[in-house]
Amino acid sequence: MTGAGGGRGESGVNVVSGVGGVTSVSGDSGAAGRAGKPTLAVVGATGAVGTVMLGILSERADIWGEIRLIASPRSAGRKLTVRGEEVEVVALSEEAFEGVDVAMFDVPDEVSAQWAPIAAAKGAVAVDNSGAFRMDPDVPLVVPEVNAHAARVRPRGIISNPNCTTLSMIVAMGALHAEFGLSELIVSSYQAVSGAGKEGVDTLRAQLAKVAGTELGTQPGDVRRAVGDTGPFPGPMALNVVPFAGSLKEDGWTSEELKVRNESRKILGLPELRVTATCVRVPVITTHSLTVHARFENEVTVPAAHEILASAPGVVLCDNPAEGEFPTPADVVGTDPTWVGRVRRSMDDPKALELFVCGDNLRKGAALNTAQIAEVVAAELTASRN
Ligand code: 2RA
Repeated sequence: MTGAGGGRGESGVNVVSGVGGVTSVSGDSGAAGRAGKPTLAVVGATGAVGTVMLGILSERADIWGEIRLIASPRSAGRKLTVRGEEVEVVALSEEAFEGVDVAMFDVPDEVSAQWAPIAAAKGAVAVDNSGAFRMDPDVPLVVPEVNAHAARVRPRGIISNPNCTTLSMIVAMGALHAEFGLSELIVSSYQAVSGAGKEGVDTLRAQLAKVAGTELGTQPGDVRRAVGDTGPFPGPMALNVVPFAGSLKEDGWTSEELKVRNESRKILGLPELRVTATCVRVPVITTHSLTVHARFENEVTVPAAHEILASAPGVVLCDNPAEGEFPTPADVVGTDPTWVGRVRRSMDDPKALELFVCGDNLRKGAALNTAQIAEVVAAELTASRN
């Protein structure tokens, strides 16, 4: 891949298309043009994902009336910029949801668990980026390119956003499933340290500073001794990979691996889908990658898969290995789509494909998908009012 910024014009690379036609800055609004448009609340506006969210809201079509920024009481009064305007942060409280149509939550699970139902009770549709409600049967788990229809059925007034590991591959998988019928996924993730928050990023950067310019990495344990603090990770991240992400669950599986399995099944509407994941942390700041072995009901070919991926909304096909073109996290970071390369038909199974997928875990993996869900809801609310 020769730079993801443009993301087009190279062999095997298509143009990114969006969902619901809401993909670009309209620049037509300003305060005067916002009357009658839905009110959006961003809960957790000062956090890592909240910060990315404000950037995304400033880039996308300006469909919102007021954008209210909500955070913990200690952040109240801070001024943040969204859509080029300074907005004062208000403290999280019941009153803060007064008049809100859609409330996005970019906060820890326990905060969402408490406050998303309160926002819903106040009449807002809560779009939650935490893990608090993802597997609740009365809460849809939505990826607009794959199952936007599910957002309409929300008995609790809450819609969940999937985990970033699932999100980094599911748009491409959804497109292939629609054509070939998915029967099994075997994936390995290569997860960036920002998935573990600011502490994860700070830990890797500190460790890199300690190993830079040394000859470390040649003796057992030399890197571990040199870096000392492993922060939120169970091993050194510099000059290393760690085959463990999330927390330990039953039978040796991790929470991340179970999320890939359970969330993929729910989003694709395939409760019996065979899914196996091994989640690995790698020394990348931002952008998760996955290798995927995808088995289908029907025989597949690489040209047919290329055609589907090249035209799938939210996917960029970047697959010309002879020219060194394939996605890597270093090129994909900061971009919106799911990037797919290294598409091959399995040598021993004509019904299976092997792929390499990359997605920015803070954008499509978190803030962008939440913003897209909110846009789907806003379109529905706007249509029902007209
Ligand atoms: C991680 N997927 O990468 C998680 C963050 N939600 O650690």
